[in-house]
Amino acid sequence: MLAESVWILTLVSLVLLSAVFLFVIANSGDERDYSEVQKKWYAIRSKWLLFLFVVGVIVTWATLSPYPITDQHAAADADTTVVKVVGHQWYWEIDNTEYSAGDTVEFHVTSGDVNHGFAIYDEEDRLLTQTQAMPDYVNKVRHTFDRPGAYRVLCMEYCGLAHHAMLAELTVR
Ligand SMILES: [Cu+2]
Repeated sequence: MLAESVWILTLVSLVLLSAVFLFVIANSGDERDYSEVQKKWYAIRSKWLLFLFVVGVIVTWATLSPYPITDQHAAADADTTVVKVVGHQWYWEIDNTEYSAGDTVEFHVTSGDVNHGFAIYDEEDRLLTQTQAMPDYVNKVRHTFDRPGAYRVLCMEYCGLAHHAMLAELTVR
């Protein structure tokens, strides 16, 4: 649906833009004094710029608040469960894998060897959240488990022969 709308919008824009080009080409031989027209459109252009600026600020604010990436420097709230995660070739070492529905868990993710990708999937294999597991760094990623179920942790960064076997299960009761 979205792809179809974008496709139609692209075609319509293409036709409109072509019409403008054809109009300009058709009238290019015509010598007229355009200074008045120029003045008028320069005024419209500055208003248009202001309009785009305001729209840009509103769209940025609306889509980035709340900011989707976990604050890496803030301490976890008192009601947040902190869980340490270490990626290894080729398994996950996870401090605690059982939570209750409604729990907000902040995973502190690192690696014991090479880079891995820590990713949590729900029962329908939808990606819920992910971060990199990097040696000597701790990346924090916070997730609230709304529903009980069996969640899966998979590695998202190719890390060697048994990369595909890097599975772990999180249970939410
Ligand atoms: Cu891996």
